[in-house]
Amino acid sequence: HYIQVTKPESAVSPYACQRRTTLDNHNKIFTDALEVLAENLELSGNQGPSLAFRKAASVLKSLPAALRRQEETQHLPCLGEHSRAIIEISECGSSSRVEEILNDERYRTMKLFSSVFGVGPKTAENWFCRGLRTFAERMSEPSVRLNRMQTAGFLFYEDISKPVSRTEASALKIIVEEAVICVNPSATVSITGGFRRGKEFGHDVDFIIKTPEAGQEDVILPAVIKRFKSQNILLYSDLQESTFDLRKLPTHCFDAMDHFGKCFLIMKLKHEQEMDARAGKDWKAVRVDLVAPPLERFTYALLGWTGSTLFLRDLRRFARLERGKLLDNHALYDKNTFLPANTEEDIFAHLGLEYIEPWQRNA
Ligand code: TTP
Ligand code: MN
Ligand code: MN
Ligand code: MN
Repeated sequence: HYIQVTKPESAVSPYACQRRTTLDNHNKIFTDALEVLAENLELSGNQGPSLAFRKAASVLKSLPAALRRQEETQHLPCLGEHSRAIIEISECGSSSRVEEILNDERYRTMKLFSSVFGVGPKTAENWFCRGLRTFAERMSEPSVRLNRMQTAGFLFYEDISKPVSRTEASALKIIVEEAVICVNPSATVSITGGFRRGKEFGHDVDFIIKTPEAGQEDVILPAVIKRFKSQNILLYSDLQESTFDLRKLPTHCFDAMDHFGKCFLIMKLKHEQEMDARAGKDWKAVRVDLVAPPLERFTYALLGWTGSTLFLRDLRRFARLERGKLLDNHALYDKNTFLPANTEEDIFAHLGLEYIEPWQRNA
């Protein structure tokens, strides 16, 4: 299936959903550089231009080997002149543009502030413009008000800024599963997001809940949250009730959040043995996301929540531009006909695409 990069006739698809992108990235030097440029643009509100760099990085991640010569990029899609220039420079050490960004005070501060749960680029920029540069400075500025999410973000910053391991994700799955089954014995829990794509570490753990009876998806999350509270393992919760309407057609918007019931949590995960000696604390705070779609839309929600963001963006774009169909986290529509799907294979088949496994969706 993989074709040599050097052969010009072996076209790499411009759509991430037609590429197999594993975590085995042979072009990390280049993709790291491109992602710094993308991140810098995103932190200054330029989502559009940043996408070009994200796409270029994604194409390189799908290659079966490291690029050797600059001309090898000639036959690759999504690589504009700016991306090509960065690749060329990164080849002989590091790019001065990347170095400049990494040393830039604005970039560094914005990255620091937006690493806090609940702080987006707008808030980060607001604090930067007030002259704030560190958490300590932010803390001693009484006029800076924090919302509930940001307060939790600072309170548990040390823990939730650390990566979550696969072992921790598995331990959380047991806890979530226990609560879900206690509330509804016929419901099931699956891990989704980055861990489903095979990542060893994540910034959170994403779970999707499947309920076989209609309507149960709306009552399960509040009940699970209530149980976590009674177990004293919930540090923060933001429950977003479903606003999903079965009759609504998919949206044309790529990055819109879906309308399923979901919750963004910070949970206490007990350590196996060792205690945090200083604080006498025997747990780690971990970010957890739960989503509970209705059964007939489960497969679309699973696909959407598995990501990656770029893979899903291109899958939706491919559906619309190449097949004239509308795809989002809720459904796939051909004209006004909903196309049911029991498995993810069904969705790829509806779109006339070769099936791409979750661990090949790291675009
Ligand atoms: P994330 O948890 O943000 O990302 P990730 O799991 O891929 O990476 P990480 O290891 O850093 O956690 O999101 C998981 C997927 O869920 C992502 O593809 C976007 C998707 N998603 C939705 O589709 N709708 C939503 O409302 C939210 C919050 C996420
Ligand atoms: Mn390989
Ligand atoms: Mn995740
Ligand atoms: Mn998540």
